[in-house]
Amino acid sequence: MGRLADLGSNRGRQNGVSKLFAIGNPLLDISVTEGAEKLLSQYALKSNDAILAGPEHTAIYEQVRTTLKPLYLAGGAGQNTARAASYVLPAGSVVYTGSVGSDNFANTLREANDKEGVESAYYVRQDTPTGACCVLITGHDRSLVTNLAAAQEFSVDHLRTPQMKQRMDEASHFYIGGFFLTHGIESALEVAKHSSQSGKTLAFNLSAPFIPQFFKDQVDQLIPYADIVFGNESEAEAYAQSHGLEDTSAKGVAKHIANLSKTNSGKDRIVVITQGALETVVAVGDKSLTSFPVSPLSKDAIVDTNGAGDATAGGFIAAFVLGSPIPECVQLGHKLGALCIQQNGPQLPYPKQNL
Ligand code: 26A
Repeated sequence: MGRLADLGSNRGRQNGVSKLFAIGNPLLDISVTEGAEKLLSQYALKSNDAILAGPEHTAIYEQVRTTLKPLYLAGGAGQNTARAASYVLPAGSVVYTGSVGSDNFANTLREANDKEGVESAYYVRQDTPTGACCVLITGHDRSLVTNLAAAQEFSVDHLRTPQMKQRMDEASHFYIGGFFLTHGIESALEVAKHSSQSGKTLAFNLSAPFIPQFFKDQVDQLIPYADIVFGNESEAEAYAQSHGLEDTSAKGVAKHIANLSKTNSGKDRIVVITQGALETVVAVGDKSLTSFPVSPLSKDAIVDTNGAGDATAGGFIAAFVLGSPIPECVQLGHKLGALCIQQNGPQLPYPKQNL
């Protein structure tokens, strides 16, 4: 930690700027373990998946709240990454935006961000509730059923307010959760173009297999602006399938995405594909394709895998913001992923671990 904090005051602060601006869907996770198995079969859900709730899922939230004992935890994939990055970065380095309602769920999200030193620069809706994600934990799997509610009402106008423009001007790095592309391509492109035109760094996360599968056009519009792309092995495979790639392996897809055209041609695109406990693959343009082993965690140490990928991305991007070389970014990503897996939901341990 000491070393990374030191870096924060030196290499990361070129021109006095080393701030991360993240955008996504702010959600409250409603998480259950006991009774989860039954709900999976009742609602015909896959044990390890992330989906948008359809009308057939509407009743699940009330059922979980009234018949089970859920944990209410701050979620939203991009917001989890913002909090994880802020766990490492000096306080006040991370700002997160997305759309919430004017309710207690939003207050819980603000409190979690405050705890990690993330500024909640929300777009607040008066008449729509904050979004929620029902998290069903079975063993090492998690099934996510999301009702976006206020999250999908985000407006590009929020980014054009003087306050938000200032925050974007102050940022050196940007992070867009792929889930945001389900509704927010206009806002995502506004952020992406700002990043590209001002020579800053944009990171993007594929987020879930259904994003490259069903939101392919939006992903293809955004990737030219992305300097860093995160994903896992199933997202990589979904990307390969929707793009008709022969090689659907993590390495094949990482290499492919790293070599796609880029608006910011001065720097190579970095693609980071995690594969759970298997090695993480990193492609850097056409320059390198490297595998980084993951230190195994004993099965008993795993509490729940919800948010582990987000924490991994948060660790990587935090180290990157601090100017660390790629192997150190991967290492910090792996560390935060492992710490997250040992907590309930998308949380990191307190007192803070020595990183
Ligand atoms: C648009 N969808 C489906 C979503 C999400 C989402 N975050 C944004 N948009 N569906 C699930 N999540 C979040 O993913 C985290 C785990 O990676 C959950 O809130 C959970 O905290």
